Amino acid sequence: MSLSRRHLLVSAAAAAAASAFARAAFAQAPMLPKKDTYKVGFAQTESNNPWRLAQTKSMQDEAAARGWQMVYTDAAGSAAKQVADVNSMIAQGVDLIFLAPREELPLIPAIKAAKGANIPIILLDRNVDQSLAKAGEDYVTFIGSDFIEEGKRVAEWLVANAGGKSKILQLEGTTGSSPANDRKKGFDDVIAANAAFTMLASQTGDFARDKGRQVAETLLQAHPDADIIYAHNDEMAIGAISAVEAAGKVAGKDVMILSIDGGKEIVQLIIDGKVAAVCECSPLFGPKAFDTAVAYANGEVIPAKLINPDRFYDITNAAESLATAY
Ligand code: GZL
Repeated sequence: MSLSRRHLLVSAAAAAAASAFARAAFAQAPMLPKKDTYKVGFAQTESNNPWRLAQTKSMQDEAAARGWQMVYTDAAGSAAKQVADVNSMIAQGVDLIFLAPREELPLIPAIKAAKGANIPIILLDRNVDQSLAKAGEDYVTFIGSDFIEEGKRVAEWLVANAGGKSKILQLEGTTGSSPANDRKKGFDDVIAANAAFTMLASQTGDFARDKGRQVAETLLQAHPDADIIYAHNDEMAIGAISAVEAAGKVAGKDVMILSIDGGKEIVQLIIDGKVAAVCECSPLFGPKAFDTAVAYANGEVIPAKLINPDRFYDITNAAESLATAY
């Protein structure tokens, strides 16, 4: 075989190997080098309720405790702005980005941009469409609750404790967000399998108290026979209580209120008899988020999902739980 032909074959093999290596390297999420401190970004979705404020404080307190620099942005409820916020963090050369993607689809470009800039992303609280981005490849991991399980647990509690009530109004979270999608799926799947219940209506209140109140008022007028309200978060549940009372009814007696999040205000409302049950969804991400970043930098294998344990509150344990609710 002539030298030139052998040379060509060796060059082709080397190019193929290099290409395979490059593909394998790009298939991995960007690495985080070991450093004493980091400059991290935290791209928040909005600050329109106590849960989000508690999440932000938890992240900022953890950064301060570790002496890390944090670039904080608030997308004010706009997925498009949240994408721009991530791009600005990339331009500022952060080492890693913590992202709570407001909705499952629009934040994909932000994840791809960070990967293209070789900056690792850790998803907090909300997830992205798994057919378009994968843990370990496009982002490091997802840290948060199992929202399907949260909806399922609320529905299972209802099935066991309905006391004859059966007609449900559902207040959904932010349209397109993973908690709204999955809290609906988890709850609806259990209810659909139980002929004793009827889902009268299901509509978004955008995780907001006043929107939740407005939607609950409208739905209660359209469905005066409703005797159960399932809200995807405390803010909408508390808004719904105002709507029930505006309709001349008694929350906790005429209409059973169910929620998810578990802040102090809603746990007190369980004690007061106005709310029946709440599945916790803790916003206190700081310690676990930063520990995960350090573990990743140390070369530890990080699972695709790090699921937070959620407590469950009803009249049997609300009083003893109030002190430790967020
Ligand atoms: C859940 C989080 C939700 C809370 C709401 O992890 O994304 O967003 O349940 C908040 O209170 O608005």
